[in-house]
Amino acid sequence: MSDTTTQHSGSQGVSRRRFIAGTGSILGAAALIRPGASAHAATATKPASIGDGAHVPVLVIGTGYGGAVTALRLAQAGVDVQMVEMGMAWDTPGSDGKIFCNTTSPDYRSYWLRTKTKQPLSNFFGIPIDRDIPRYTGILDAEDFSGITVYQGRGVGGGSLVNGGMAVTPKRENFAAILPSVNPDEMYNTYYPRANAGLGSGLIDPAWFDTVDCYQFARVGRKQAQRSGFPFQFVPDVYDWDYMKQESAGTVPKSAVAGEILYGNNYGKKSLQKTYLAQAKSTGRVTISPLHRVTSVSPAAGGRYTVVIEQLSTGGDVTATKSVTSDRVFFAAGSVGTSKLLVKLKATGALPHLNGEIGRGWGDNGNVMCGRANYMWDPTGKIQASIPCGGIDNWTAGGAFAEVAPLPTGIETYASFYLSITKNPNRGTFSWNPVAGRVDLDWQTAWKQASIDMAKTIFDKINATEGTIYRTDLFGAYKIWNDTLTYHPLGGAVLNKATDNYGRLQGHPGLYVVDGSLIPGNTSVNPFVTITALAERNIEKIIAVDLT
Ligand code: FAE
Repeated sequence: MSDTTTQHSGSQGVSRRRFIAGTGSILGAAALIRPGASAHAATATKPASIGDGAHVPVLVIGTGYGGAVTALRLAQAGVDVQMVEMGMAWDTPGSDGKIFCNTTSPDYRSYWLRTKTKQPLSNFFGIPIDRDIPRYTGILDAEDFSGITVYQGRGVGGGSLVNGGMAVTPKRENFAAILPSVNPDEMYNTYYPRANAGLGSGLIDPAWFDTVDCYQFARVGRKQAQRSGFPFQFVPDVYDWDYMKQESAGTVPKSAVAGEILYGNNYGKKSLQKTYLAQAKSTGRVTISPLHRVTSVSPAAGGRYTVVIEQLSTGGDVTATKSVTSDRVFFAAGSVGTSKLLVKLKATGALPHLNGEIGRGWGDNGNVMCGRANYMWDPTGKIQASIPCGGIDNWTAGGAFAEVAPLPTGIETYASFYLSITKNPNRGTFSWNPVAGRVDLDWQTAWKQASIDMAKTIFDKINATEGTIYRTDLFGAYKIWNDTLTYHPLGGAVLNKATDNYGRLQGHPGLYVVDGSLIPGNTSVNPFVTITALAERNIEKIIAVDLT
């Protein structure tokens, strides 16, 4: 379905008047007609977590990019928002005084309900480096499907807690392939700039880059790319670059230059906790319930929805099951989380009117990893900042954009390491497995061959120019490519297919998708800026049309 502005206003099960009343104040109603209206403080103290039997006007499932944008803009429009997050709050230090653990010594905080780490870089000199850990609701989920492991952030802030912070806006010439039903003018003139401002994206100071030890690995990456005729481009990041300069000078506690990244950054990274979610909370209208996992959404009387939520212990046990109602529900559980919920709810009859596009169009953003072995005269540096700042662009000619990634091991490895984003055409489908009682994904590892071929358009050439070879020891014994993972799950509830052109789920008025599952499998660069910008675009329309 194409862009419609009136589709829901007439057919909503929840009337506008009732919805506004649900926000709890006439002041709220007034603010609804002014989406940009400034927030007003809450008058009552919010409960720590949502109570069994509660009724809320808006419930947002998940606290990543899509959820954070949605909560902030609704709150600014005068709507009370309840966010439900299966992961932890990540606001309390452990016994070492730090909230997050380091990549070099993953502990109980590192992985979501695993008893052994599953590190993306699993071997060193061919020797496995994964280690036993206590089962805990840790920050990084390595979720296994057949043929692929999907890495995702768990906790208040979603993927922003664990990611590299690379805030990349796709080239405009590639946009039509990314979101074909969206007007590029509005994205590039309004929503990408709004998203980048909200996220706090910024470029590294090139003069500092040229001299500082911790980016020697990236300078080697740039030099070798350029010697093979590939453009190296700096890309923005949400890391606080001034803080990194101070870390590097030794005047503040170290975070990026101490290798913090995959299991959280204790200081310099501007995760959503410091940007969109902080702003959302400051409105007084947003409440977050961490360690709460949504398991069901189904229609209730009066056009509302019943939402079933399991409260979890840090060991992953269900300690309570709550049933609440909401006038509207926004699915922001990430591409995998939202797809799994919707596929299950459609198949089990809880949301029978969802259409046949649910679960389809899932892609891995063409992620594939590799390392190259440099000569002794090209060291990449003992100390490497964990935050990437540049990439090699061969998208047009070879279908690959390679992020020059750090390998922050604390020792000189002479390795160059890359995460490539490629134009992989394969798409998977999620389906309900009634026997196992779970949602499966039909991805095949062999589908990554297309990504490997595209990444090779860059690295075969660099190896030929430099007289170097691929590393074969980082992902197993004699394995060049990590072709069994993605950091960038996208799709499963694709915009203008499973939803209308603004994320309204077909068949169930009052339900919306606002996260990476709207994007059909590939963004040509790292995805969170596009997820954020699309959420900004959609929520503006939804507030203007459905809530006023
Ligand atoms: P996401 O951020 O995943 O948030 C979903 C939230 O929903 C999570 O907090 C879940 O715990 C929660 N949730 C899921 N199911 C439920 C449920 N049933 N009930 C309650 N809560 C639930 O979604 N992207 C970039 O652009 N640049 C990078 O440098 C970059 N680096 C990355 C590095 C790593 C290691 C990883 C894992 C990802 C990276 N990404 C990067 C990808 C980026 O983080 C990801 O695309 C976004 O986080 C997706 O945003 P969503 O809002 O879709």
